[in-house]
Amino acid sequence: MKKLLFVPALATALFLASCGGGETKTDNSAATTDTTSAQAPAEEKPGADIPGINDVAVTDHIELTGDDQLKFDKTLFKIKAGQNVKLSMKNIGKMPKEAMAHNVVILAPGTDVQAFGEAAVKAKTNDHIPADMMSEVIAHTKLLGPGESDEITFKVTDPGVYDFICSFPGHFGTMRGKIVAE
Ligand SMILES: [Cu+2]
Repeated sequence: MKKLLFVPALATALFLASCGGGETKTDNSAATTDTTSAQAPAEEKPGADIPGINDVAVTDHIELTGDDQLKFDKTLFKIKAGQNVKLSMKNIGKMPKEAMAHNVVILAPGTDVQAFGEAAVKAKTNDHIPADMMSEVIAHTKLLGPGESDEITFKVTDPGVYDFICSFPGHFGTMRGKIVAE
C-alpha cells in the first residue's frame, strides 16, 4: 500500500519540478538579473527603498530641533552601526511645557510605532516613555520644554532602519523620522 501511494506522489513532484517549476525559474532568473545589474549596491543596504536616502550622508552627530508646529526640522539620517553617535535635540518652540514638550525616542527595528505612541500617552509620570516598553527603546532624550535642549550618545549594534519619534501625547503622527544604520 505504501508503495502505491508513494509512486504517484513522486511522479507528481517530478512533473511539477520539470514542467511548471522549471519554466517559472527561467523567467525569474531573467528578471532578477536585470534588477540586480541596475540596483545591486543599493538593495544590499538597509533602508535602500526610503525616498531620498541616497542624498543623506553618514553622520556621527544628529542635530534636531522641534517646534510648536509639531515638526522635527529633519527626518532622515544615516549612521554607522557599531559607532558612537551623538544626538542633540532642542525645543525651539514657545508654548509651555505642559502643552507642548518634545523629546526624541529611537526605537528598535520592528517596533510597532503606533502601539508605542499610544502607550506613551499614559506614561506621563515617566516623561512619556512607557516603562514596560523599554526593551524597544534604543535611546531617548529628556522631555524638553521651550528653549530647552539635551544631548545624548548612543550606538546601534546592528544595521537596519530605526524609527524615531517624539513621544509627547499626539506628536508621533507628525514628529517622526528614520535613522538608517549601515
Ligand atoms: Cu513633540
